[in-house]
Parts: sequence; C-alpha cells; structure tokens
Amino acid sequence: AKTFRWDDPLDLQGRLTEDERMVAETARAYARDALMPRVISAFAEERFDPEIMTEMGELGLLGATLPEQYGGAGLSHVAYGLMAREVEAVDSGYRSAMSVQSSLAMYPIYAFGSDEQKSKFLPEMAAGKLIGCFGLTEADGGSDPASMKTRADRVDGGYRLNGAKYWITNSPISHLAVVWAKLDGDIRGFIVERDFDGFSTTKIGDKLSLRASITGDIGLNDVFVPEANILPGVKGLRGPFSCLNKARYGIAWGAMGAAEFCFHAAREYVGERMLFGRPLSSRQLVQKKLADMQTEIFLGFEGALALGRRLDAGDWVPEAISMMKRNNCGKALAIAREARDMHGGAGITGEHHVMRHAMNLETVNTYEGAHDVHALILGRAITGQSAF
Ligand code: TGC
Ligand code: FAD
Repeated sequence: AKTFRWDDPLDLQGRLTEDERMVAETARAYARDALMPRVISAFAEERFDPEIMTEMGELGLLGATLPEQYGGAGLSHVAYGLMAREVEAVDSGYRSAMSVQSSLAMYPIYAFGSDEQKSKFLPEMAAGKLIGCFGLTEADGGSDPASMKTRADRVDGGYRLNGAKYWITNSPISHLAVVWAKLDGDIRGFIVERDFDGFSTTKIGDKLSLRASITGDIGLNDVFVPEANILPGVKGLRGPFSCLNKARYGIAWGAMGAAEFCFHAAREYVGERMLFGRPLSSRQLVQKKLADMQTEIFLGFEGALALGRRLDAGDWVPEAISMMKRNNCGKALAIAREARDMHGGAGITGEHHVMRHAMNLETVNTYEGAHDVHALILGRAITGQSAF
C-alpha cells in the first residue's frame, strides 16, 4: 500500500520531468552546500558576495529558460520555478539576485533587444560575469509606475536620461541597469552601462529585511545613452510588466520554498522540544499548526506548478500570475511567523533561520506588486471596475 509522505503529500516530485528533477537537485545541492554556510554572516553584515553570481552562472541557474545561443539552457518555466524554490529555502535575498538577473535584466534584452544587444550582453550575463539590475520604481510611489518622472530626451546619436530610481536590487554591484524612462510620453527601456557619465548608485543601509541582498538607488544625471542601447522592441508599461510576469511567477515558487524550509524546521523542533513531560509535537494545537502549514504549502506549489505548465504551453494570463504571487507570498509570510512562534525564544536567533525568513518575506510580500495591489488587479478582473 502507498504511504502518505508528509513532505510531499500530493506527489509533486512525481509530476516533474527527469530534466526538472535534475535541475532541482543541482539547485538544492548548491543552495545547501554553498549558500547556507554563508547566509548567517551575510545577513548580519548586510553583505552580498558578488561571486555568488558567477557560481550560479557556472551551474546554469541564470537565464536558464533562454536559448543556448544566448547562454541559456532552454529549460521550462517549471524548472525555473524549482530553482527559485531551492534557493529561497536558504534566503529570499539570494533568490532575488537570481530573479533580477534572469527575469528582469536578461529577459527584457532577450525579448525586446536588438540582435547586437543580445549577443553583446546575454552570454556574459548568463555566466554571471555581468550583473544586471532593473530600474522601474521611483521614490514617489512604487505601486504606480506609470507616474514615473525619469525622462529621456533625444539628442544627437542617442538619448539624454535624467531622473532617479529607488529600491533597486543589486544596483550598487551591477555592471548595467535596464532603466525605464519616458521618451515623448512613452515608457521605454534603456541599457545603461556602469561607465556612462552621470550614472551613479548608492547602497540603501539599515534594512531589517533582505539583508543578504544589496539594494540601492540609481541616479541619472544627464546620462548619454547611445542609440544602440535603447530597447527597440517595446513601448509602454507592457515592457516592464512583461518582465514582472516572469519574476512574479518565480516568486510564487520561491516564497513557498522559504515556507517549506520553515515548516520542516518547526516540525523538527517540536519533535525534540520536551515540555510538561512530553514532546511538543504530541499536542493538538501544535499538530493543527503543522497541518495548516503543510496544506497551504502544497496547495501553493500545486498552483505554481499548474501556472508554470500554462506558461510553458504559452497559454496564460497575467491575472493568474497575480493570484499565485499574492497568495503564496501572503501564506509564506504567515507560515514563517508561525514557525518562529513554535520555536519559542530560540526562534528569534539566527541559528534557527525562521525569523530571518519571516523578516525577508515582509519584502517579498511587498515587492513585485504589493499584496493588496495584486488584490486590486484581481478585483478589477472580477468586477470590471478599477479600484486603484
Ligand atoms: P494598466 O492600465 O493596468 O496597464 C498599462 C499597460 O500595461 C499593460 N499591462 C501588462 N502587460 C503585460 N503584463 C502585465 N502583467 C501587464 N499589466 C499591465 C496593459 O495591457 C496596458 O497596456 P496598453 O498597451 O493598453 O497601454 O496600468 P496601471 O497604470 O493602471 O497599472 C496598475 C497596476 C497597479 C496594475 C500596476 O501599475 C502594478 O502592477 N503596480 C505594481 C508595480 C510593481 O510590481 N513594481 C515592481 C517593481 S520591480 C521589483 O519590485 C523587483 S524586486 C525584484 C527582486 O529583488 O526579486
Ligand atoms: P507604495 O506604492 O507606497 O504602497 C504602500 C502601501 O499602499 C502598500 O501596502 C500598497 O499595497 C498600498 N497601496 C498602493 N496602492 C493602493 C491603492 N490604490 N489602494 C489601496 N492600497 C494601495 N523596484 C524595482 O524597480 N527594481 C528592483 O530591483 C526592486 N527591488 C526591491 C528590493 C527591495 C528590498 C524592496 C523593498 C523593493 C524593491 N523594489 C524594486 C520596489 C518595489 O517594487 C516597491 O517597493 C513596491 O512596488 C511597492 O512600492 P512602494 O514601496 O513605493 O509602496
């Protein structure tokens, strides 16, 4: 007779292809062996080791869904999601670095760039030798990117960019930034390289979340961007949102990876913790918490898997991505907080990792479209009325 697997109750593993299982195994081994030993000190010191990018590149974790010609491996969206699950089980900040490089910096160059731009940037980005960042958000209102003030003006041979971006993952260590700016009233994408005059980045300090990921601003002070560096293939908000679709989908998997780590940690802890003469795991209240966590995590993975298969079939709508990004981030955050509680005082230490996950997931629930913003995207689709 079949036995119930508490750690894979709906047989997720059994519905992956051989390639997907191999990718997940590679990502898991890297995450556990190379990322986990670094994370406590990186979080404490607000440090991101840039060599993580070249390590990920060597393992094929960057731009993996893109064709081989551009350094990718033509992998499925499901494989990409599985990588996010494994990396975020260690830290949301490391998954951020991977998401930004693959979905927000490489993808727009691949989807909307010229052949020259693709050949010049993508292979080195896939290798992690060139680090990219994505500049959409501005300080005056991240949820409303259409109100951006950063602008581009036409000049001889190219464009002149002025403005500022805020909350940009990896900007201080990036070699290039995909910057979104208004040109003649239309939002356009520009590849701004580190050595362009007038381009600057500063690290944002004192974050209490995602401390193992570097976040910064971008200053654009009369930056000349040559004609060769505008993304020719897209105009309007569809440009940045096409990238966000990919990244939000990956986050739906990643957030659940963090929650899954917390679930395993809580299960182990309560199994060993003796109180009132019995292990905590023998208590009804505690068992209910574990059952709730398990249920939400595996429903979340089911939704992410179903969505990934739709993306692979090229048959999907953005609202479905909003649903899974929103649900999985909100549920993961609640699970991480619950796991912290179940660890008692020990839960606040770095050693048990659960509080770090909860702190990180506060950001994950906000960036790439805040929890309530995705509710409004769904609400608009359900009612036909915009409540933004
Ligand atoms: P709206 O009128 O809805 O749309 C304007 C135009 O954009 C098109 N569009 C999309 N296209 C493709 N995919 C999508 N998901 C799209 N959503 C919208 C739409 O078709 C329309 O095109 P057109 O041709 O008709 O003009 O625009 P709105 O201004 O009303 O937007 C509302 C809202 C709230 C949905 C939107 O602005 C939003 O999603 N806000 C959240 C902003 C956000 O997600 N920012 C993320 C910044 S990047 C980031 O956080 C990276 S963190 C990375 C990490 O470290 O992991
Ligand atoms: P606001 O837009 O000011 O929202 C504040 C609150 O208001 C939220 O709760 C929101 O849900 C709510 N709200 C907004 N509109 C409405 C409404 N109409 N009705 C009701 N409630 C509403 N951006 C990038 O471009 N690139 C990056 O690489 C990047 N990395 C990031 C890394 C970190 C660590 C963080 C924290 C953010 C990052 N962001 C990045 C920015 C991120 O996308 C924004 O923080 C996010 O979109 C929310 O914008 P905001 O912070 O300005 O909040």
